[in-house]
Amino acid sequence: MSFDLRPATSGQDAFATSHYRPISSHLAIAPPVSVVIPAMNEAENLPYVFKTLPDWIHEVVLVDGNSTDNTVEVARELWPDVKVVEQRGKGKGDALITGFNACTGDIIVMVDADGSADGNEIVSYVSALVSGADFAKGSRFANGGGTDDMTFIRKLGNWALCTTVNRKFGARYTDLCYGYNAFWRHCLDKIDLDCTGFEVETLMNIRVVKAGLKVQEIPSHEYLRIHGTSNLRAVRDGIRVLKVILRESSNRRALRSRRHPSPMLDSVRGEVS
Ligand SMILES: Nc1nc2c(ncn2[C@@H]2O[C@H](COP(=O)(O)OP(=O)(O)OP(=O)(O)O)[C@@H](O)[C@H]2O)c(=O)[nH]1
Ligand SMILES: [Mg+2]
Repeated sequence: MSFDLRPATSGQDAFATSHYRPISSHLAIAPPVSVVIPAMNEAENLPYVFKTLPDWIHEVVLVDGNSTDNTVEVARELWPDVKVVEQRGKGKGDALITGFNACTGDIIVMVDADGSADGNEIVSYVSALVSGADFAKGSRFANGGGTDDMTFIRKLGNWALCTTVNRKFGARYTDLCYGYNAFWRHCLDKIDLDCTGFEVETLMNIRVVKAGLKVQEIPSHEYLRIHGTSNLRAVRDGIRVLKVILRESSNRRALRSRRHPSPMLDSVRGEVS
């Protein structure tokens, strides 16, 4: 694989006419970056979400889950070029799969619309991808990450499910059910997503390991949802996550990770500002 990576510490003017775009003080990239935002009744939160998105993003794809507020109108006002996709099915997983299919970028970043994710972190995810990772997986529990949003019970559940995934699939994850991740679009062919609900992140995290892709954890801070209430139901969705783990471990697809543990790069401290 070749990488469109070029230092931008000097001679930035020389890049002005090239297809490289500076994304930080020391990095310029060529691959277009798409951001996918699943949103269901998040009109009040969108101003906070869009405010932190970097201006070098190639496109924003907002997947509207039949919102009954003015989510779509607010998105269009805030980001006139936003690509709005109406979701046909139901659930966050269905929304993300719809959004991924609508993306045209080489790199895809998934960001929640409730104001819990800081768009300034995207540069850390993209830096990891252009440096060799296939999948940049956000973690609230890697060194430098954090959460203002999880209760003790949810932390415990996430830890138990994460430990189960690590044992069953030979991964070394510090977080499992987190919605802030980024990846090269070629990963989609290898993970072949087929789920509808909040188990989607778990399924992605398992399938990237099974596919032998290079995963790098990115420390990330999850803020409190700003307005509205969570769509997640801890017990119902925890059971869905557990079912996915059991289904994935029992199906006979090539479990390459068991024989050859997937290469996982060490966690890096992100350039979170
Ligand atoms: N399009 C669409 N978006 C959804 C659906 N369900 C959830 N979302 C979005 O997915 C994101 C995450 O959902 P949340 O309800 O915040 O769930 P969560 O972040 O796992 O849980 P909390 O930590 O409690 O906020 C938000 O941007 C939601 O608007 C859905 O069925 N369709
Ligand atoms: Mg949330």
